[in-house]
Amino acid sequence: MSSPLPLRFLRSASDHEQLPESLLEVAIVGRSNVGKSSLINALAARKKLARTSKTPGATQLLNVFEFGDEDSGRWLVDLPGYGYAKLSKRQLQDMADMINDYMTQRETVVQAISLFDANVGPTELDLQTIDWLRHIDLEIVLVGTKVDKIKASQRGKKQRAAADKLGVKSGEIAWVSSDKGTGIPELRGQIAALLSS
Ligand SMILES: Nc1nc2c(ncn2[C@@H]2O[C@H](COP(=O)(O)OP(=O)(O)O)[C@@H](O)[C@H]2O)c(=O)[nH]1
Ligand SMILES: [Mg+2]
Repeated sequence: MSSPLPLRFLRSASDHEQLPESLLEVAIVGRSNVGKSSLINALAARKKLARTSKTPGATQLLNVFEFGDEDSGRWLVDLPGYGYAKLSKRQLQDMADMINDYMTQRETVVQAISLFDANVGPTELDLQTIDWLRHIDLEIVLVGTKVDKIKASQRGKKQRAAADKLGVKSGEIAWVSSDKGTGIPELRGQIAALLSS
């Protein structure tokens, strides 16, 4: 399936305990500014469904988008970005705690979509986060964002290097550009299948 995902903004929360029960949740994880909100907009083919920002660290809330019918209980959840350098230690720790609590305490979270910047490659913090997700036995879809920023001549090399770091084959990573639409139809299909399961 390559048609836009039927997503509606449901609500935001500063703590997962504020959220009602769901049937299943797919969480979007990645550092601040990696392109999480832009990806949600591209998946839904909507310009302003999720708020994007040139200022990193703006999203400090869990933003819930419901998939399909009203009250389907099938959610795509935009998590706050981790590791924004300009936050205080205290704020960074609060954010990490919030993400950890959300991932480990909500039983209906079945899958993580883990984003890294394809042009920059997975950072130390990305690798730590992905290791942690693997450790808590969460299924992970790996996504390399902003591929439009890589020169065509560098693309294969950069993708192989990133895949090596992550310990997977390049073909196991979804390489996308939310700006150009690259890889978006395939990822829509994959996420629609997860949310429909
Ligand atoms: N070139 C390019 N820029 C992107 C892409 N996706 C997001 N961005 C930019 O990266 C910045 C952060 O995006 P945003 O979606 O708000 O990231 P978030 O903090 O992870 O939600 C914004 O300035 C976006 O315009 C992409 O596919 N290509
Ligand atoms: Mg965002």
